[in-house]
Amino acid sequence: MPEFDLDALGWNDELAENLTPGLVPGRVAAAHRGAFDVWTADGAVRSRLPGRALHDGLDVGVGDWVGLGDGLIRMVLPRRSAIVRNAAGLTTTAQTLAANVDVAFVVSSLGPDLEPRRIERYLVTIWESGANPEIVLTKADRLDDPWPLVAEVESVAIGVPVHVVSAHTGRGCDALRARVPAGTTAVLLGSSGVGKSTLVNRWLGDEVMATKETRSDDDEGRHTTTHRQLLTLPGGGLVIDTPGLRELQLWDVGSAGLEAAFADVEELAADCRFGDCTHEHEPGCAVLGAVESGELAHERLHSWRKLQRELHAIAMRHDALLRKQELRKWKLRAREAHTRTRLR
Ligand SMILES: Nc1nc2c(ncn2[C@@H]2O[C@H](COP(=O)(O)OP(=O)(O)O)[C@@H](O)[C@H]2O)c(=O)[nH]1
Ligand SMILES: [Mg+2]
Ligand SMILES: [Zn+2]
Repeated sequence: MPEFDLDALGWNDELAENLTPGLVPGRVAAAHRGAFDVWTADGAVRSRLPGRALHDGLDVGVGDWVGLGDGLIRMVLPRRSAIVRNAAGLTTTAQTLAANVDVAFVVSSLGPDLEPRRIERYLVTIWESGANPEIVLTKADRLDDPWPLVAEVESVAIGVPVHVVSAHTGRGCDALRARVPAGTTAVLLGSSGVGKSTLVNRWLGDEVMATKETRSDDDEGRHTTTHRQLLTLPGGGLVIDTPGLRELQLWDVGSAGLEAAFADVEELAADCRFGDCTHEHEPGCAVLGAVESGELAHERLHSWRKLQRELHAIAMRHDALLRKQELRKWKLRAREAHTRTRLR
């Protein structure tokens, strides 16, 4: 079993100070249903959360540093960053897609499927996470002139670097690889089929991750991207490959992510006549003025409102959930107190 150099995985003094003495440190390299692959100085181990932690809703993601005791994950060390979404479905549960990442690549393929609205959604989540977003546009070989699409993406990704690559011709791949120097961790996020695993394989110089073409019956040994997987790149640096997300539901994130992702709208809003302008109908609204003059795309304002409403709804649901949990705890305590009085 290969051993891991924890320092190369990003282990540092601050993490060490936070580790409860006696626990074995490790980094979560893969999350399977209920089980985790954890890389430790003694090699990779398969671990899980104790029942109690599961009950408390402890959320562990790939990239997390954890402390192991008796083979179980006993603690999650403080995170430098965390990309969190609301778990798919109707519940209100945080799901960490990746933790302790420095750069998050939002990957889309150049072509008719390119979705600026989806990119905005990713950016809100990433700006909130503590990681730096960068945009990767793949399959550049399929277009004679990618630049109109690139310009469209740049208009919704204020201040975010946009990379144009082709994993087939190699265009832009080395420059992108250089964004993940030794000691840092990147994550690739984006829909299924945009070429994330192909890019990772190119960096690894090997077909480690199964891609659409390589997925077949004799692929047993390969990691299909059905789960999130941490990989070490030759020459240092780590990358987390992820399966495509069918939906990226925002988590209860506060407004910083939205403000950063929509810096253009926020800047305009500062010039509205009324401080509490809703940018719906007010006179002297700089945002509506900019839409009118064509300076701001109407879709952009529409998208901003939609995401804002979504965040609000999630915050409300989350609050309601917390209230319910509080009430349950309170009832439990009251019942315990009652039992104690009777026993006395
Ligand atoms: N033309 C072209 N196709 C690519 C490129 N990168 C990946 N693909 C193809 O896109 C499909 C999906 O790739 P894959 O890496 O599995 O996507 P993932 O789901 O994002 O991991 C495969 O058929 C790849 O061969 C590229 O740079 N150019
Ligand atoms: Mg893949
Ligand atoms: Zn306004």
